[in-house]
Amino acid sequence: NFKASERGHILKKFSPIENACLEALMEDILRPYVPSYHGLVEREGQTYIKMEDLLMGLEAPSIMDCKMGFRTYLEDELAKALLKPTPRKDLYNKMVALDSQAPTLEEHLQKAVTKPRYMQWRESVSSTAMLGFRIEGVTIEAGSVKKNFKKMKSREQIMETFVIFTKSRQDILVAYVKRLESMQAALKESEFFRTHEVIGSSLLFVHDRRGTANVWMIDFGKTTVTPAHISLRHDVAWEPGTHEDGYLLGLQNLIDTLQDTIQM
Ligand code: 4IP
Ligand code: MN
Repeated sequence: NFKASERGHILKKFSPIENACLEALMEDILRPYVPSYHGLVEREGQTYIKMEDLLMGLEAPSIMDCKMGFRTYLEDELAKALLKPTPRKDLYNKMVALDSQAPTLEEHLQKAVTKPRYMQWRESVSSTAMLGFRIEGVTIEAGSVKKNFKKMKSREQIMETFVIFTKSRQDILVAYVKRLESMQAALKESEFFRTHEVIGSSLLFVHDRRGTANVWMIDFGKTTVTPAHISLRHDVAWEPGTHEDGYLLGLQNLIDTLQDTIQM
């Protein structure tokens, strides 16, 4: 999905939804919390979004991707699955690979599951369903990306992962909490946030040995404008039709978990 670009920028495969979000975010109070957007470029007949390289200037960066929110799929995807279910073998295979007992008898017979079924199951076996966020991937000091967090549910396991990720550096943990708190304040004022459901988006934590530490909002491929009459709160549980994502609940839980890690 990415292509090399000149120093300081990255190219990401074009998505009209993500592109519209980044354009709108450049005019929003959230601008300091997202990679800066530099328009579209063409390479070998493909369109890419050009944006700031968040790792620029870091020395052997450590990186963590946390997927935010209690809901990780669109209401549209749910409506489609109810109206005209399209069972998917690839998602069944991913499910069985993690837990051979997870599919129902019928799903085992079909060797297929629908997307919302898979996504809800992923939510329930990870911390998403309880805490409204989950760790998706971690890289320590420019090493390989670890992605074995799919069954990580408890706050204790998450705290342990933050300890390993930061090598217990208090200065970095404190910088992360401060950044998340200022982001939280901006989210509560943001026009963009009030009018968009933020689904499948991540917070990217990046730091290096010198102690530079930052958190960014990334991945807006499923962040969509809600119907005009809905003003989102982001701090209430989702009910079908409300478009709520629980983003602020997840963010508060993430801040609390980091604060507990500092107190450890
Ligand atoms: C993936 O499941 C991720 O949830 C993807 O989200 C999602 O893509 C995939 O849906 C789904 O199969 P695993 O993480 O368990 O592999 P992300 O892109 O944020 O990683 P969407 O399109 O929902 O973002 P499909 O439909 O692409 O398979
Ligand atoms: Mn992602």
